[in-house]
Amino acid sequence: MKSLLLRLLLAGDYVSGEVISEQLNVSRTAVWKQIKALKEQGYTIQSTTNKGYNLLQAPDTVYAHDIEARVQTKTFGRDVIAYDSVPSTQPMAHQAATNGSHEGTLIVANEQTEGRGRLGREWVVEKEQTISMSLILRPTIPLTRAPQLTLVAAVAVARAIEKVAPIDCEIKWPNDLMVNGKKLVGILTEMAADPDQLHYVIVGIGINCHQGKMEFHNQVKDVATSIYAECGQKINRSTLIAEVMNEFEWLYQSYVNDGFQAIKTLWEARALSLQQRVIARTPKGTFSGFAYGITDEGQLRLREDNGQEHLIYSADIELDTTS
Ligand code: BTX
Repeated sequence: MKSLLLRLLLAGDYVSGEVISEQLNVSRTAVWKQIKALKEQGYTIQSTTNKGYNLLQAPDTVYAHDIEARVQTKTFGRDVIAYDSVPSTQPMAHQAATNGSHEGTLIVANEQTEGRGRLGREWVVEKEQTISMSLILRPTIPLTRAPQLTLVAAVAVARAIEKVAPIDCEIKWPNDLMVNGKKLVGILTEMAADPDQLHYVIVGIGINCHQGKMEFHNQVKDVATSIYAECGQKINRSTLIAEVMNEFEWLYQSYVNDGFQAIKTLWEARALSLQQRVIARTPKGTFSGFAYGITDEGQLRLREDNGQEHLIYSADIELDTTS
């Protein structure tokens, strides 16, 4: 009920208690109690006789009902499981998926104490400064296409950020959103599958939001940036999460129904690591050469100086500025 009430409050200026109780099919007293509960959670709501309730300000805490109230989607972010603090939202999402949570269920946390990146690396999270979320997907696509979902997510997150903040995001293949050469967003795609069947995919997204330039953890201060550090704005995190859900849902539907081609074009328009020299550190070795495109499957095409070509499935990419 809280998310429906908040959706009404977000829709306009004043909403009368009568309209709320009619729309939600509850008593005026129940409405009043929920308004009181929202106020206790940090919402500033003005109550005026004969006019009703007016939401003036929402807190930045990531609440499930807040995200559910803001999304304009069919399924993505319609069911949110929110935690104050967890080691990582990824295992929580795996658990929810294993227990049958449907596609589009979103796990979020105000804090992660053991955030994880790819290949066992750490993802550093400062409490209440970042977005940490994991989305459950159940696509009916061949296993080999699952890595493309990272690229779909990257386009969705870039578009969402640009809707809420005056920032231009570039994508460094395959999973980093960069602004002015520093990492703003990390994306971690994990899946559960048999050799011939994909059961579900978890797309983990970490967005640096509020850290000032000098406030980053020592470990990442040279490589990380945040929305605030780039444009001086402290965006509302639930608003951005909802915007990511809005963008991700339609791009994902387009991908599932019509294939990767349209996403590939959107991805390439933001690609930072294409048409230039890169160093690719892959599980099979390090290659340096010219990155000249991505395949229809989403792999990076790299040509070494000796003419040998490689299709890179998974790697860390560094822009090669030595020549
Ligand atoms: P990655 O392996 O591509 O990047 C990890 C590397 O990025 C680290 O080794 C470090 O150099 C750098 N790094 C760590 N933390 C940050 C940060 N906050 N900002 C910028 N750079 C950083 C990237 O992996 C995938 C990250 C996914 C994070 C989400 S958050 C929600 C979900 N839960 C979870 O535990 N992980 C995902």
